Amino acid sequence: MKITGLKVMVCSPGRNFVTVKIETDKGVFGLGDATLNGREKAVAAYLESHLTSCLIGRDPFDTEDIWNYLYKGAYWRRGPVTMTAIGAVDIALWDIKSKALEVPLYQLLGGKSRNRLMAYTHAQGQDLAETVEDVVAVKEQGFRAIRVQSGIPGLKKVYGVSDKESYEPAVKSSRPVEENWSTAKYLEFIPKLFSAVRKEVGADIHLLHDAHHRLSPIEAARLGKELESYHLYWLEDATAAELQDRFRIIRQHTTTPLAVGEVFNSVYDCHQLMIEHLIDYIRMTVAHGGGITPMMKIANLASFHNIKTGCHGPSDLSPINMAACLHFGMAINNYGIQEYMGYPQETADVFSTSYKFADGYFTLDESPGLGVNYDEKKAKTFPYEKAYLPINRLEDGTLWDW
Ligand code: KDG
Ligand code: MG
Repeated sequence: MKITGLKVMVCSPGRNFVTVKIETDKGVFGLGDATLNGREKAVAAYLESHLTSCLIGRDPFDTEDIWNYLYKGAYWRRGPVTMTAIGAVDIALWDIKSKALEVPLYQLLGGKSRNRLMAYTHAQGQDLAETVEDVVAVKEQGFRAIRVQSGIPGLKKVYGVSDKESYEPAVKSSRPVEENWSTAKYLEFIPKLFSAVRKEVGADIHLLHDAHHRLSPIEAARLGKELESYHLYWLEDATAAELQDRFRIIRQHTTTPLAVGEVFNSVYDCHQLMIEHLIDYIRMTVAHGGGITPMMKIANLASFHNIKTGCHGPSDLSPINMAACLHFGMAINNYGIQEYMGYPQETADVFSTSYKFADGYFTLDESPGLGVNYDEKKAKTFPYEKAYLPINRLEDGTLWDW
């Protein structure tokens, strides 16, 4: 089999997505997700200008060699744009291989390690009462695990909370909108929030929280410690992780489980976190992590250090990435949980999927490949719209982590 073409398609059915379609001389094609929120066109250009010509004529079954060719061959290694482009190609190649062999992708990655995959979703509210109410509503929908984010008293607009029904961080505008932040106000409020939520929902539900890289290591340690009695499933992105050894301080002080990695794109972003047992969940997602090929290796390394997966699965990655994460999760032993925010109807109309979601769990059927179809005609009716993730400032105007 030979690769005959690569198409890069950008559409905005509710939000922007970049989709790669790799075609072959046998008529089998594969799909990959190349969406990088707020930087979509950079990945599309990388694919079109630099990768397409390297792939024509190659055997799509050579996933390991092609991955290394694109990664090592560029000389310029890592980075979100490069790794998302390589990731999309790799996902599409695995889609082709499993479709050609007429098996679901997970069969090529180790087979079934479980029957269903637990997912968590988001609950949010402008204040404590509204957030508790939303957690209860989400629990009633059947979710077994819920990420809880809330407005903070005294702050106008914070991460994880919107006035819409579901949280969508990117805003269609010519420049980023601004959120605001006070670590002191946040740290004062969050333990009270989890005390109220745990009291309301009882012990039999997993609660998660995302600090979104805003705390220093010692502040994160304090939060982890103060949340211990509410038994979180995880505290996510407790501190920014450019320096992995910052997690040592948090780890030394708290038994609250730690998750990190949605902005990582290489094993070198989490190697020290793993070998020093500094985290419990690795949140890298397949599309941004360079594809199935490196993610299998990362999951294997994690498995030797009692670390489970918890793939990033926001609505700003397409259902193609979601399917890739689910096949990956189905096959590995150290699957933890999958993030799932659901998709608006326009998105579901463009991307039809064979994975099913009910009562807090995903299931996969026997459809070959990833089991995702992309309606190119419909996608063209939703042209790209420029959108940005917000930025974040302290109350005195200092630019802060988002
Ligand atoms: O594009 C960025 C969002 O996907 C991210 O901010 C969402 O933190 C997030 C999460 O945990 O889903
Ligand atoms: Mg997050």
